[in-house]
Amino acid sequence: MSVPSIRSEHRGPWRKIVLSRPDRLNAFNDEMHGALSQALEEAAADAGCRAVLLTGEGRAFCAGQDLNDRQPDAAGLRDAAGPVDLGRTVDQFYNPLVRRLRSLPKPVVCAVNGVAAGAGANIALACDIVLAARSARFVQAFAKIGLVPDSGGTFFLPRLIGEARARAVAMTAEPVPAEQAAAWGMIWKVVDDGALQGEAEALAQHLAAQPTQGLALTKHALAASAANTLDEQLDLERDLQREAGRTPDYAEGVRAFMEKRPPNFTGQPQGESAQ
Ligand code: LHQ
Repeated sequence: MSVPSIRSEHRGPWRKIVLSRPDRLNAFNDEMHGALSQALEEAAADAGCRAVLLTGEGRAFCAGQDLNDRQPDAAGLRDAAGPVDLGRTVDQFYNPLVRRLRSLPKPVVCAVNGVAAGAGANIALACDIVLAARSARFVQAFAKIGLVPDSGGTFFLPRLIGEARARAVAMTAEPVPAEQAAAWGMIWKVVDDGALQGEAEALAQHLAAQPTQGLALTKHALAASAANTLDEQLDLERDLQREAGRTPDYAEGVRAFMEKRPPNFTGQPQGESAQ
């Protein structure tokens, strides 16, 4: 019986999704892409799931593409997927994954438990809030094998850490230790190795009890800001605020504030009764 390469653990109002090919440092093969895509779609479709935590099994978070499956023949013409066409792999697997993470209407926490290399590094950066174990490192490994950073790397890196650092890490493939990544603003924070899963789980649990629709709209606004002018962004904030203001969680948040008690958010969309 084959061991599943993705484990999706239901933790009440949130799900923990674990990349699980530890003997290959959780590198992606086509099967693992399919399983992750299914796990994320299920999390998106389940209204009772209000946050997702993505992490890796074993000593790595993810080593990117499993290169055994994309090994060109001596002439460089064919690999296991047929005629060499890495654009097809990117189109079929990595781009949909990054789009799915960014558009998931609930927060995605990433716990980078060890090395995150190639597409593995950029998939972590595509998540909403990234925590990393102190021993983890981020490697834009592409340059070592003649490739271009993909999975949004050339989009996220300059925005997160600035052009100068983005160019250096992309062109040298020099590992960026977790502490450096946090100091540069590439990730949110570093946690002691033994505390990582506990802290990431507590954060997912916390987020799952927050106003889910408001967080989804916040995610939308932040995504749009990359391409918008200030005027466009102000208009978008107005529209999204209008939507947020019609959710039961806004009414509950204000009521709880007035009554000086903790809010009881349900995450329900506008127009649906909280009871
Ligand atoms: C691996 C891998 C791996 C297979 C470690 N594959 N076995 C998109 C379009 C289409 C195709 C191309 O790809 C992409 C996106 C990409 O992600 S391209 C970038 C692919 N990834 C890499 O180039 C990273 C390759 N790995 C490494 O540089 C190192 O393994 C890292 C820095 C991740 C970890 O280094 P170490 O901690 O020193 O571990 P190690 O190198 O000893 O690896 C342990 C084992 O895992 C080893 O196998 P072995 O049988 O010798 O124990 C590696 O061969 C295997 N492994 N990454 N991507």
